[in-house]
Amino acid sequence: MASEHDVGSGAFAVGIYLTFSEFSFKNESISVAFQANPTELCICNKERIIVEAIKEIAKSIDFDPYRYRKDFPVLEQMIHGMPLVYLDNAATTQKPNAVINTIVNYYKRDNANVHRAIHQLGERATLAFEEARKKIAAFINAPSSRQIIFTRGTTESINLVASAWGEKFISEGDEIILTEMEHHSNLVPWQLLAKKVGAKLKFIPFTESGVLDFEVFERILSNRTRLVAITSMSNVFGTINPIKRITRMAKDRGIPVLLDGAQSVPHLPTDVQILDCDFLAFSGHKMLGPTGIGVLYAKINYLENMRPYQGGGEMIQSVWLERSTWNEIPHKFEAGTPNIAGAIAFGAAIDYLNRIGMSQITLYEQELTTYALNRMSEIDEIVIYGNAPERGGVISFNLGDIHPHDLSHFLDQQGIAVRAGHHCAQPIMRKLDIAATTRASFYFYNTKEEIDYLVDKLKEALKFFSP
Ligand code: C6P
Repeated sequence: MASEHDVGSGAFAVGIYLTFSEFSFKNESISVAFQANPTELCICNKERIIVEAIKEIAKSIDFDPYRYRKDFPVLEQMIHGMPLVYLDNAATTQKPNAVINTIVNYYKRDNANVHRAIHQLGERATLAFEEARKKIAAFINAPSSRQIIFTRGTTESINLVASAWGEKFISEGDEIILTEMEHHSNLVPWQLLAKKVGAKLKFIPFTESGVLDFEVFERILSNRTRLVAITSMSNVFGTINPIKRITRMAKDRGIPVLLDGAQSVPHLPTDVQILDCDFLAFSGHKMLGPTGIGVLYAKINYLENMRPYQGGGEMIQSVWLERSTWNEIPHKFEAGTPNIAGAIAFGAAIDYLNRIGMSQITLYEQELTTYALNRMSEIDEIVIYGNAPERGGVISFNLGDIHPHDLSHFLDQQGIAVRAGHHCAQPIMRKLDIAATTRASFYFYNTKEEIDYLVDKLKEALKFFSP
């Protein structure tokens, strides 16, 4: 098996006429050389991306989930006498020792409030907290860590935008474009805002395959559209939406775009500058971090013009009895004592993901998902919802007439954790005319063996529930 140092360690040099890359794979040296157009270095950049992709693919061939599983103590347990098969990662992921130990060590050694104390512990806590902010900024390629606001999670990040930006810049008769495949977190805050200011919500529908209908999107964009708020990956269908296409269409008309990245950021390399989104919301707990910590990324000009979200300590510069002035960003949006241990442990989660490499994670999960879809489709009685060409490791399905809650209970008896219900996306269920689905969702520590086990147990469930 190739070690991390075997692959991708070669030099990359951009000459004027010849671009050249060399790396090693399984101890073999591989060279890639190509002609670069001297007048258009951007073409050269494209080729550079291809070379990087080849390197990543070479690495992913040897992706070994078992190597990582041992870092996750929770995965070692038995449930009802069976080894735990955890397939509920879209709800929340498990935590590696590196994250758990970061929390323990923070409370054992460094615990203090941030940005307030001069003492040693206060300085250590503040430094670690701000380091975590920098790691998260680098992870999504934000131009500055000032653009990373710590929140409780995706839900709070979206509410923050709806309140601090929406209430100031959206008014009566304005329109907000959402999609029919949104999680309640990217729906209800806009419903509340629309009601408050008299704005209208418009929706991009999804097709039978669970992909967005761009003809309708094109049609509903108008000179009253003030925001497009959209999930980058559906937590029901697994569809990865073509974000670049969406931001381009919105930007052509000067409309800002908010991305709900709760399901995409944990699984796909994310570059906010390439995506050109104005806001991005995501949660730490869906990417190895603790619960109760998340992020809102926003472009600087939006943050500077937004109202504060909540009032209290830390978000102010000066306070008089009748009025106050606001702290600099990001602190202007972080009222009160934040989730310090959570933020620092989120930073440890980012370190862990970076050590594996996000491209490897994506490639492995895609392989796993294709494998799962193929194996599951052996079962005639299964209906899988969503069939997008670009999809992540989320599979929603129904099995014959078995109610998802019954199926989920049956699977739990076999040690398998899946989610059953409407997945906080009731409008999707309504449109599909179903009450609920069962959902299996993967992360890089899941294995083909676990999928085989799931498929065996689904087949057993059919026999068990047959009249
Ligand atoms: N979806 C699921 O099982 P929070 O709860 O704030 O961390 O994330 C909310 C959220 C927002 N958008 C999408 C697309 C999501 O999937 C989620 C969380 C979990 O599908 C819990 S409901």
